[in-house]
Amino acid sequence: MRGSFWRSLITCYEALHIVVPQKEPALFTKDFNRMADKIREMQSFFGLEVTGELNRKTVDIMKQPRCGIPDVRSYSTFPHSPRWKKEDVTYRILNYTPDMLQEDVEEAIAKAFQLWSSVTPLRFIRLYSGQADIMISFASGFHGDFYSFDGPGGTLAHAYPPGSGIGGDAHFDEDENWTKFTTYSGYNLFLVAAHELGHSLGLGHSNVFGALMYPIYMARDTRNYRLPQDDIDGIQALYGKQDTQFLVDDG
Ligand SMILES: [Ca+2]
Ligand SMILES: [Zn+2]
Ligand SMILES: [Zn+2]
Repeated sequence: MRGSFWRSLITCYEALHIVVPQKEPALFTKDFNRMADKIREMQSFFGLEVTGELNRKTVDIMKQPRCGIPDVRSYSTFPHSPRWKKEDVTYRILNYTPDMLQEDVEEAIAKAFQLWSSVTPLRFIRLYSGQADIMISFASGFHGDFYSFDGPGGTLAHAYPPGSGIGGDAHFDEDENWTKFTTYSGYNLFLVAAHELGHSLGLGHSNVFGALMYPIYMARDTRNYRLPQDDIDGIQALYGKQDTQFLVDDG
């Protein structure tokens, strides 16, 4: 079951990076129909007019810098809703991007975890050696899994849903320029990490524009950033709200 789950992820992923065939479409009717279905699916997810044709708006969406996890329309969790079945979840930063100061990388990651721990009973504990639930790393191109990165732009990062081994791990494309703040010359690591950790905790993509789990990177000021309601609803559906000891018992 796990094998076919990963295979289906890979299929979706490839379909999102559609290459328009250069040859006569009539000779490739089957592929063409399959492609039209994928285009329709994508247009529907992003709230565009569903035509099945690669029009300007659809191509523009495909060119946006984005997360490498495939879009699952109207789902907020992965198939079979995997989640961590404990409140203490460990993480480890395996390496650093040279784009930023080490302490700024640590702060971006810690703040990204805080977004999720502030609305759930989850506690994130950093490990400095050994195997952690969520292993965080920077790498470019092929880096040991099925999803090689693609150079600057395109896919920025990806993460795996909760599980053993690679489950929960988050990978960031080192060919991107990672930044502490939102700039025009790079991607805000805190924002992308917060999104990827959403996947590491079991959330899929949201088609709510403006949600953190929306699959396309949207530059915004992250000072005083607060988790949008759609993401709060999603994570609380998996883990519940904060510990009840903080709530007034009126029974
Ligand atoms: Ca990339
Ligand atoms: Zn994503
Ligand atoms: Zn990877």
